[in-house]
Amino acid sequence: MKRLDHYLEISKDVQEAVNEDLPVVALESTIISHGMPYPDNVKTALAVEEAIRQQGAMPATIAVMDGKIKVGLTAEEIERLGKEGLSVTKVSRRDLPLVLASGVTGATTVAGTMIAAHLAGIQFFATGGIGGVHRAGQDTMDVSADLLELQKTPVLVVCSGAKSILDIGRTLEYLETGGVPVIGYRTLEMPAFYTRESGFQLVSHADEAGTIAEAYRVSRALDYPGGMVIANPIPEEAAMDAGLINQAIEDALREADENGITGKAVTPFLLERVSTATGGDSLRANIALVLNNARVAADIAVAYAGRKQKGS
Ligand code: PSU
Ligand code: MN
Repeated sequence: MKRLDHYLEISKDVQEAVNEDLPVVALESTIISHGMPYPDNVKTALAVEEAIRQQGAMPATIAVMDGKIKVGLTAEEIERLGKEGLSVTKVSRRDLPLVLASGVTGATTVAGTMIAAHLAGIQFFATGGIGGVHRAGQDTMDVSADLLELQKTPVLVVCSGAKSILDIGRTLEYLETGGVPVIGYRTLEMPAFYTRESGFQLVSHADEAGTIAEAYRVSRALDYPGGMVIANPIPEEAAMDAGLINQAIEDALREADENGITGKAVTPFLLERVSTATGGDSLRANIALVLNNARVAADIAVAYAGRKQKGS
């Protein structure tokens, strides 16, 4: 039997921070390979790491390389992943075993990153948007494994909601059924990634990172198996016009349908079409919201570590 550490490689900085209960924030890599074009993807990934350091936490970008889950990529590894882009395998829970066994390069989704973060002892994770129930998902059963991972792996995920390429209402229903807390950060409404509003109200919200850190501590104390979603809207000044973005999304959905796009290719296809249709605007919005989520996740991680050090 091969031991876990044969497949898990944690950088020295990240390992030290975890050992000392210092704040650490995990970052996914599908957003690098499949979510943005090169070189903006690499620039953004490095800026996100810097934003986390600025808030006093340690970033840990995660991917699969050389037959190992690497937690805490180097700048060179991030560059390699960003350059290879769409040719890198997108790795969710079901993909991990064979990708590790065969040694191909893999970019982890929210689900894949949660698994890795948990194995490495990291509790907080920042991303752009989570996967969800796709439109007509009640017929196709295209429901992201992210929603199931949130039910079984205790990692807190800060995101800007879910894109309206998805069915946001059904995504929230699915999370509710799975018992996953969805907490609006300074908002009463589920954000829709590019816009601050979706039309779907949330039942939980919090205004302070410390309150969220406490809620997470309680969920651990109650032995909840799963994680949490912190829904942090895109900053006002970066938000897009709802009419414009929704038109681009409708067009992308029609195109996906006409081209018979299915399975794990659906999300990257829609992301690429929407991004092309809106020119640079959606990319700028995407970068702004990811940076903002990174800061909030770091604040939560710092608040969590601070309380622990006081011994309470
Ligand atoms: N949504 C985005 N940007 C992304 C993704 C989703 O706005 O980059 C990526 C994330 O990695 C997410 C994954 O975990 O897509 C979900 O893919 P799927 O729907 O195939 O589970
Ligand atoms: Mn899917």
